[in-house]
Amino acid sequence: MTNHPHTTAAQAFKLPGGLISAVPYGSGHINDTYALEVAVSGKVVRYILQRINQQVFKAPDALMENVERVCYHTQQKLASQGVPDAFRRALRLIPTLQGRNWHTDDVGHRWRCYNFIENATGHDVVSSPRQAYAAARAFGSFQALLADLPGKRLHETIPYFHHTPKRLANFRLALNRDPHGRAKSAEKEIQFALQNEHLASVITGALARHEIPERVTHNDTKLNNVLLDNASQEGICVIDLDTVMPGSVLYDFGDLVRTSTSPAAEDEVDLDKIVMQLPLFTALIEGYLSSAKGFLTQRELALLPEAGQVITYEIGLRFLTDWLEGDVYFKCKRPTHNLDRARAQFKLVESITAQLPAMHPILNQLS
Ligand code: ADP
Ligand code: GN1
Ligand code: MG
Repeated sequence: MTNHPHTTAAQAFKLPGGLISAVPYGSGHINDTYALEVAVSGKVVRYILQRINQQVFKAPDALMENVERVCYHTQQKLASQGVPDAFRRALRLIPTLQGRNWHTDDVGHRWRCYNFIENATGHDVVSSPRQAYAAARAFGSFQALLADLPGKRLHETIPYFHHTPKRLANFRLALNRDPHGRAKSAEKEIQFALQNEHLASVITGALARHEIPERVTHNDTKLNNVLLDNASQEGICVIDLDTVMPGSVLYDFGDLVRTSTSPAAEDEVDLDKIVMQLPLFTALIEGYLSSAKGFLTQRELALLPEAGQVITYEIGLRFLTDWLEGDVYFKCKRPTHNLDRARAQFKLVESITAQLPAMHPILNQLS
């Protein structure tokens, strides 16, 4: 096998057999992910190898401290609850030959290796209420598992990650600088961002006024960050633990609404396809309440519909900012990818806003 950085990094981990292959895998926007195939007693066993994006995560060792605590706690708790297939319901870090939980290569990149969750899929687009239910139930269970995480407060791996007013301020800075002269290509989106600035403080304001509590949350709950079992469609394992840190459940539920209520892709260019569908929202509420109802406060519950509106707006702002800044953050596959993504998010915000009056009665009825 050629000596790519990822094949070299793979050799640093205590794998139970010889490496057969290491190929790029998945559709995440941030890290470099590889599927490893390892020969173990005549069988092929897969692992996930990841290089952490250190442009995005400035303190990778602190991030990995969080990840190791989260993996350890979730596995221990599931095992102590006697869950029979606990091994595929929480990620496990594969140690390095030196017995560490991550590897630093000779140019300073951090790598980690996880067990591969087989017979499960991370979907980029929702295709049924059943999937929406399963995803929301899994993220609610994940929050419940972490409610008693022992030890100090988790590190904030990206400070102000869901601080929507700061995201808005960053957008304004990018707009004022317009370093690539791209603002003229996004006039409608820029107007939308500015006209909806009142959305920015809905969640952060409630947190600041202590109307809702800080909790350990996932913070990146898009649909493809939970693997659904191929046979049962159950949400079997929450992945992408880089942003598990102090947050609000509204960030998590909001990103579920963003990614699991419209049957169109995040970067859909046919805006007519982007619509928040009430049956999918209903399934999200049902799934989320099935695992989270026991710990949610009345105020958290009441804000669930707005959470989708705010987080979709926030991520639209982030895509638009990245467009203006010249595509420096999110991985892009085409020249206008970030602009397309921003447009699609704002279309979805419009759809959610129009349907808020119908979302609240659904919530009230189900809670
Ligand atoms: P990113 O931060 O770049 O989104 P993720 O941790 O979400 O990285 O991983 C990217 C993709 O790799 C996921 O969407 C999923 O398809 C796949 N993946 C990640 N971890 C595992 C795992 N342990 N088992 C199976 N697939 C995985
Ligand atoms: C990124 O890592 P990934 O692809 O699961 C991003 C999220 C965005 C999402 C939009 C660390 O998620 O915040 O909501 O893209 N993750 C980070 O698809 O910025
Ligand atoms: Mg991901």
